[in-house]
Formats: sequence, C-alpha cells, structure tokens
Amino acid sequence: MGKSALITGITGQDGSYLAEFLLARGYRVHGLVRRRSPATLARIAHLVEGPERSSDLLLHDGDLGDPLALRAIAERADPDEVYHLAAQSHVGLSFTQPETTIQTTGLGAVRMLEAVRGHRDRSRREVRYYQAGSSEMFGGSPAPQSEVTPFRPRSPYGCAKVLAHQATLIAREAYGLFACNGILFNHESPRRGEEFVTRKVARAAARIRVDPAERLALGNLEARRDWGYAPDFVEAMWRMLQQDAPGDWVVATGVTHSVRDLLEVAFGHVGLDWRDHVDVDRALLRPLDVDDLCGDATRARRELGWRPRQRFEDMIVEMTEREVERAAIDDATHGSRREI
Ligand code: NAP
Ligand code: G4F
Repeated sequence: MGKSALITGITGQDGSYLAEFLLARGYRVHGLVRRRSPATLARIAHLVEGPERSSDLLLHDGDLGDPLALRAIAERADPDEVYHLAAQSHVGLSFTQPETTIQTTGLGAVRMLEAVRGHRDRSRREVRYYQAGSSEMFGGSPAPQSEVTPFRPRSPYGCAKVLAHQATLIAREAYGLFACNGILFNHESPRRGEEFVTRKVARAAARIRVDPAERLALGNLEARRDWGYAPDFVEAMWRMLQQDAPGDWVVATGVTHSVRDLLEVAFGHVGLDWRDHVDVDRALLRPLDVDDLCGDATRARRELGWRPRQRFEDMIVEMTEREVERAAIDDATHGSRREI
C-alpha cells in the first residue's frame, strides 16, 4: 500500500502543485475543499476530470472554521501525512480583515492540529503534520533571516502565522506529534493568485502589450522579496515530512529583488518600459509593510538536501508568457478589454 496524504488548501497555488507532486509519487491524496460560489477548482481541474484525472485524488467538503468537519475529514482520510496549507494568505487583506485572518490562518491551524492529534491518538498510528509558515513572521527583523531570527510580525497575517507556528511547536513538544514548521519565503508561479504582485505585474505587462492605453496601479515599489518558484518549494514541504525527526526549516532562494526589478523583467520581456505604464496609488500602500526579506536556507540545504532550481528572471518570464497566452484567449473569447 502506498502512503496517503491530506492537503488543506488543495485548490490554492501550492496545494495544486503539491497534489501533482504526491500523486506522481504514488500517494493517495485527499483534499479539503471549501464549497464556494462560484466553485474554485480551476487549479486542480485537470486532476479531477479529463485525460489526466486521477482516481487517487479524493476531495472532501470542509472549512477551517468548522472543527467537527476537520475531525471527521481526518478520520475519513486516515492520512500518513497532513499538509496544512489552507489560510487567508493575502497580507494586505489582513489589515482590513484582521479578525477573519486570525480565525482562518491562526485558529484554523490550531483546529487542524487538534483534529490530527485526536486522530493519531484514536488510530494509534503516526500522522505527520506540516504547517505552512511564512517569512512574513520575521517582519521587521533585518535580512538575512534564518531559523534563529526573531519573529517581529508587521501584519495581522504575520501574527496569525506566528500563532500557528507556536501551536505546531507545542503539539510537537507537549504531545510528541511529528509536526514540522516550514518557514517559506515568497514563491510564485503562473498559478499565483491575481491579487499578488508578481502575477498582477505579469498580467498587466501582457495586457498593456496589446492595449497600451491600459494602466497598472501599484503600491510600494521599493519592497524587496526573496521570490522563489512554487513547484520547487512544495518539494521542500514533502522532504520535511520524510526526515527521521520533526523540525523547522527556512525555505528560500537567498536572492532578493525589489518590485521595481520585477517590473523591469516583466515589462522588458514584452518590449515595454514600465515607467510609461505604471502609477503609484497610495490606496495600495499597506499601513505597515515589510521592507526586505531574504532567506538563509542553509539548514534546508544541509538537512533536507533541498535547493531551488528556477531563477527569478526565468520564473517572471514564464509567468509573463503565460499571461500573454491568457490575454490572447480572453480577447478571442470576450473581444473586449478587462480591468487589470
Ligand atoms: P493560496 O493560493 O491563497 O491558497 C490558499 C488556500 O486556502 C486555498 O485553497 C483556499 O481555498 C484555502 N482556504 C482559505 N480559507 C479557507 C477556509 N476557511 N477553509 C478551507 N480552506 C480555506 O495560498 P498559497 O500561495 O498556495 O499558499 C499556501 C500556504 O502557504 C498558505 O497558508 C500561505 O499563507 C502559506 N505561504 C505562502 C507563501 C507564498 O509565497 N505563496 C509563502 C509562505 C507561506 P479557496 O480556493 O476556496 O480560496
Ligand atoms: O505579492 P505580495 O502581496 O506578497 P507578500 O505581502 O510578500 O505576501 C506573500 O508572501 C508571504 C511570504 O513572505 C506569504 F506568507 C503570503 O501568504 C503571500 O504569499 O506583496 C509583495 C510586496 C509587498 O511589499 C507589497 O506591498 O509587493 C508590494 N506591492 C506593491 N504593489 C504590492 C502591490 N502587493 C500587492 N499584492 N499588490 C500591489 O498592487
């Protein structure tokens, strides 16, 4: 019998890549999906129907706000490994929805840990747990950041992730749960949500190429991020749960770029000068922002044997190319301009 895994947040960027990764390794994959209108299965649609669909993928309705549902799903899935990825993951939104963010991203993790621990105790077999932690927890701590850097969160989202991180440590130390904290720096892909800056810029560059009258509004152009590639990063999550003992690992590329650098690459790729097309909109500035994130992933390299493969420039070019294709499909389908 192969292993089985439960992924919360399977409909998100990372969940979709992780599902593909685990299915390719012979796992049976269970995914927690919250039902919404309209449905949000786009990133895993190819695994649910069509020629690539997998009979080893099983979806379960549930929501992080519902501890009874989480407990029932843990029982039904009976997983060897749990990857807890579901969260309200947008930092900017966490300033306008702090309580929802703490509920979903912070308490949701506490509820998931309790569901997993309960299932482990009832089934009397080991269940390994991964917590999707974030470099946003470091907040104001100067770069480079590693596992020993103090957490100084500068957003409600960062605070919620610190709560989840500490709850994971407590589950490990108090109850002996095989629980790992990944501290992942930003990672992107063509499946990134449209509200994040890399996808927003890639999409705008592609659309402005065909319609130079469109404008792109952004907030802080000076912020620096350590931007890696999501398919590389989900492999690190899996490697953590294959270790002999649980631990905490930073996952990062160690290379940092500004939002301006991102604009140079994306607009440069489609032959445009971003300065002619971008406006700074003060409404998009966050009440507090993190200036500079740059991870030191020495421990992950040494202990997990993990290394990033994709370079920032190649990733942004791939994302922009994908948006050029999407823009062509959109124009063919709708024949009209859409809002950036
Ligand atoms: P994402 O694309 O925003 O996906 C978030 C997932 O959580 C979606 O599947 C979403 O479902 C689900 N979700 C949200 N609220 C839920 C609820 N109340 N109940 C059940 N499911 C819910 O995020 P991502 O980029 O894949 O990131 C995955 C995880 O890693 C997140 O925890 C994020 O905070 C963390 N992280 C991400 C990065 C990064 O750079 N990407 C870096 C560090 C940490 P819907 O599809 O229905 O919205
Ligand atoms: O793309 P972002 O929204 O990513 P952010 O805030 O770094 O958060 C992402 O990475 C975290 C890891 O560090 C994850 F935990 C989190 O879940 C998420 O995946 O913004 C990046 C930077 C920020 O400084 C932001 O102020 O870009 C700046 N920015 C400038 N204009 C903008 C915009 N960000 C967004 N989303 N939209 C803008 O118009």
